[in-house]
Amino acid sequence: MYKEPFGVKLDFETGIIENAKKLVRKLSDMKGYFLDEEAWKELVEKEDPVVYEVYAIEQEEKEGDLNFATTVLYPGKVGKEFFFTKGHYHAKADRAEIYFALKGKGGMLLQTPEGDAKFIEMEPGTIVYVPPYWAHRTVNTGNEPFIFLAIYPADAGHDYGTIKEKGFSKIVVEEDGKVVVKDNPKW
Ligand code: M6P
Ligand code: ZN
Repeated sequence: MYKEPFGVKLDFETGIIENAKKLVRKLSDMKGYFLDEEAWKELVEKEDPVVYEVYAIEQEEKEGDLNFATTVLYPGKVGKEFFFTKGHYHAKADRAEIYFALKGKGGMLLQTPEGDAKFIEMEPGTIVYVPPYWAHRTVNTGNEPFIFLAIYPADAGHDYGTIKEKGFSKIVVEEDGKVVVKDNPKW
C-alpha cells in the first residue's frame, strides 16, 4: 500500500546520483539529429564521443508518482551545432517537467506541436518550467559538462518520434565565437 520513502545523494561535481540507472548516448546513437550530416559521420568514425549520460531514479509508470534524473551533457559540436540531448514530447503530452541547472552553461529549446520554439538560457541555479505539451531539448553552449536535474511525472513517458524526424524549428550554433539561436533551414 505505502511505498518506502528514501533519500539519495547527488554529486554536484559529477552529476552522478547514487544507485541510479545509467544511460549513455553516444554520437552514433544520434543519426539524423544534427544538421551537418558529413560532420556527424566524420566525428562518429573518428571517435564516436559520448554526447550525454543520464542517471535516473524511476518509478512504475503510474499517475501521481514522480521520476527524477540528472543529465551530464558534454561540451562539443557537430559542425557549428552545439551538442544537445535528443529531445522529446511526453507520451502523455499534458505532463509538465521541472529542470534545475547545477553546473556548466547551456539552455533549453522548447517547442509546441505547431513548431513555435523558445530558447531559455540556463546556468547553475536556473530553474526551467516545461509546461504541458512542449517538447524539450537541452543544449551545452559552454566548454565544460552541462549538468542538470529533471523532475517529471512517472507516467509522462518519452515521445521521440516527431523530434527525431523533424527536429526543432530552431538550432543553436556557434558563429564568430558567439552562441546564436537561428531558424532551422531544414524545418
Ligand atoms: C532529462 C529528463 C529525462 C530525459 C533526459 C535526456 O534528464 O527529461 O526524462 O530522458 O533528460 O533527454 P532525452 O530523453 O530527450 O534524450
Ligand atoms: Zn521530459
